[in-house]
Amino acid sequence: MTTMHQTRRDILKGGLAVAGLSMFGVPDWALPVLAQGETLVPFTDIPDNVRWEVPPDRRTLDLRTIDGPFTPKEKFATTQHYGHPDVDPATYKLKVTGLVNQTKSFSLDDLKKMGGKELIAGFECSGNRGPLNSLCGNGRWTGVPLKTVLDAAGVKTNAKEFVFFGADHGQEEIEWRTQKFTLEQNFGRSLPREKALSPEIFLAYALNGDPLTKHQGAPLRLLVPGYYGVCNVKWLQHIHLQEDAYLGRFQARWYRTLRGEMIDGEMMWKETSVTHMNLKSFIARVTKTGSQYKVMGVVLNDGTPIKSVEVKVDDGQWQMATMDPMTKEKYGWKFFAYNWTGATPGDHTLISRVTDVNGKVQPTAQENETKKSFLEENSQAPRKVKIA
Ligand SMILES: Nc1nc2c(c(=O)[nH]1)N[C@H]1C(S)=C(S)[C@@H](COP(=O)(O)O)O[C@H]1N2
Ligand SMILES: [Mo]
Repeated sequence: MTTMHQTRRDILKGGLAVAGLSMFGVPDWALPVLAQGETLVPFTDIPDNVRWEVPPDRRTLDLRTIDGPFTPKEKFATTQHYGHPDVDPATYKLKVTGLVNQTKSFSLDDLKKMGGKELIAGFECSGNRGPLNSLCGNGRWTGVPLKTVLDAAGVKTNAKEFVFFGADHGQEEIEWRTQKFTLEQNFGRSLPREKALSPEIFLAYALNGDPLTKHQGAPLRLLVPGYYGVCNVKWLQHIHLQEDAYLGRFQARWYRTLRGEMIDGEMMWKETSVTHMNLKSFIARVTKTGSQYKVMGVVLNDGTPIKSVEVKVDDGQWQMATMDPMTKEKYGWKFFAYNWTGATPGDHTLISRVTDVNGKVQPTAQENETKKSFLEENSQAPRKVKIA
C-alpha cells in the first residue's frame, strides 16, 4: 500500500502530470494508482502458493500494482528458456549473415548511431493466462528499426526467411524418425521476409529510457510489436537470412497452438506457430473509495483499434467500461475502467470482454474449447472478489 502511494507521488513529481485530467471531465482512474482513501478489494482467486519472483531470472507482474502506462524495468515480467547469458556490451557485436550483399557486424555504438527511435509496445508471453495474467507489461523502447540495419547489409532478393538468434543456448534433443540427436542450439525465432522488412520491427537497446537490463535482453533485443513475447528475441547477437523455413524448437515445436476449427462443416485440426497477439482483456484490480467500487483492467492485442470493453458482474448484464485516454498507442496496452455501482457484501465474479473495430469479440472459454494447448489463451477470464 505504502509503495503505491510512493509511486503516485513519484509520478506526480516526475512530471507525468495527469492528475489535472479530472478538470476535463475524465474520471480520476486515468492515473491508475491508488488515490487517497482508495483501497484494494481482495481477490479470492489468487493461489496461496503464488510466487511473483523466482530468483534469479523469473518474475511476473502482480496486476494489482500497475501504477502507470509503462511497466518499470524492475517490475517487468521476465522469462526465458536457457537462463540469462553473459553478454559484455563493450565487446558486443550483432552479426548479419546469409543472403545479404555484405556480411556485417555492428557494435552497440554503431547501432545507437543508427537509432534513437522510440516504440511503445505492449508485451505478453503466449503463456499468459487467467486468473493472474501476470506475464505481461508495456514498455517505451528505444532503438533502431530492423530495416535500417538490414538495409546496411543489403538484403538479397532470395532471402525469404530471417532468423534471429540470442546469445543463450542449450543442448537440444532433436528427433527424426527413429533417431535422436543432441545438439547445441542457440535460442532462435524467425520472421518471413515481408514481416521482417516492415518498418515497425525494432531492435531495442533501452526500456523506459534506461539501457536494457539483463532480464530484458541486454544489450539488444528484437521487438515485433503486436506479436507474442516469444517473438522478441533477447540478447540478440545474430541475424541470418536464408531461403528455407526455419524449424527450430522455439519456432516450430514448443510455441505451437493446436486448435480445432469447423471448416465447411468439418472439424479441421490446425497447428500454428505462435505469432500475433489475440484480442484480449482482463481485470487487473478492484478498488474501493468510500462506497464507490471501481474495476480496472487491461487490453492487449495485435494493434487493431479497439471499439469497446464491457464488464459483467455475476449474472448481470454486460456494462460498458471507459477506455483510458492515456493509453492510446497503437501497439501499447490499453486500460479500461468500470464504476461498479450497487456492489453488495459477499463473493462476486467479475468478467470483461473486448471488441475490436472489425467486430471481433474476445472469445468465451467455451468458444476457445477447441484450442488444445494453453498458449494464446485469450478467453474472457473471470475474477473473484470478496466485499467485506
Ligand atoms: N534469447 C531469448 N529470447 C527470448 C526468450 C528466450 O528464452 N531466449 N524467451 C522468449 C519468451 S517465451 C518471452 S515471453 C519473452 C520474455 O521477455 P521478457 O523477459 O522481457 O518479459 O522473451 C522471449 N525472448
Ligand atoms: Mo513466452
